[in-house]
Amino acid sequence: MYIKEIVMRKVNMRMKHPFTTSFGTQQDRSFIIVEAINDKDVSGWGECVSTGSPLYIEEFTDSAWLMLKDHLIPLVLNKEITHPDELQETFQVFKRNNLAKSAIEGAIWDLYAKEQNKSLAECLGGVHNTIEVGVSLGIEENTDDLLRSIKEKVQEGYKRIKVKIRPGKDLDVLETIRDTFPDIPLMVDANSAYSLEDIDIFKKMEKYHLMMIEQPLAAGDLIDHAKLQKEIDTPICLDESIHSLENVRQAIEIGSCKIINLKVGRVGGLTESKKIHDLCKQHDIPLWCGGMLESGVGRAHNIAVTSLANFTLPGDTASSSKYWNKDIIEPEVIVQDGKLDVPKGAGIGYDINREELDKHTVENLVFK
Ligand code: OSB
Ligand code: MG
Repeated sequence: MYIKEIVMRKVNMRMKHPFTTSFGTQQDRSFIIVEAINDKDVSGWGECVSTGSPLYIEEFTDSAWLMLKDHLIPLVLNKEITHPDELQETFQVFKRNNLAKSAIEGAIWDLYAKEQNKSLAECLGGVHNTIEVGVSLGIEENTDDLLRSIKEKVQEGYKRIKVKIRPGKDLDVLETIRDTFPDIPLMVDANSAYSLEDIDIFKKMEKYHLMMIEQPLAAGDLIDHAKLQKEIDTPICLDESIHSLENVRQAIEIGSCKIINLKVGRVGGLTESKKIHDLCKQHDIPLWCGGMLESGVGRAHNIAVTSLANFTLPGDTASSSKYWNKDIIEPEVIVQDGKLDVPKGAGIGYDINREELDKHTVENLVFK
């Protein structure tokens, strides 16, 4: 595969609804779309799932933009690449910056799959033809609004409901949800808003039979999560503490969690994702694919990775229409009865709607 040209686009898209987590509210998404073009003029697509400010993890869109422009793109432009797995070694000279690395790696994986005339899912070793999805609901000021959205999403068929919590918006909200929906598959995500001093809150949560508690403690922490997991039966699921295979190995070894939320961007790409998948499978740690309020490009990559065998729990890859008035891929992602078909077409299996992409592009850099 010869990388003849790379186009980087900074894209601003406004979501239909604001999304609130313990770290803040987002409605305007600012992210990067990377297009890698080979010598036959075939394009592969990747998304940098960063946010405008470093609120979720340390990377943000402007840092990723510089990282791609000055450091990563020069390592692959005008180079011959035999297999995308090689890129991990190419990029490892630079520390972390995983969201940026994943964006370019993802574009090259898509291109590779297209050159093989195979789906990305097949190239990754995927086995599921359909995947199950849940939905992640933000914090609402008014709990009635949250109950209304839960009802809507349950009726739409989503396989589990995730609600965001923060200190002061946790046990009471769960009590109200369970009063109305005693049996729905339910989980919470704290986005690292608590500390071990809050252990009683998590003990009190046990009675709501949650599927799991996602990232209750500090981003990057493994040790305190292991202490908390010893005190509660509800499985802990790690999100912001997992940036690599090495983090996963350590988390398993000390018992920091029983489930892992895999985000391709956060771990630096699809090659690292495959390795994490295999290690978790070996240790019977179920995986599910997290979301970053992606556009269709990132969403398509999420669907492909979720086709791997050990993705056994519903992920956060909801329908395009939950987020966007119009997505930048065709067809859009449509969840039916809580399920998605893994596309069989070459690469990510969705076409880019260039007209729609252009509408939202605020900056454009071409490297040849
Ligand atoms: O913690 O999983 C998270 C969105 C942005 C940043 C972090 C998270 C989320 C979500 C939404 O939970 C997932 C989605 O619908 O894409
Ligand atoms: Mg999370």
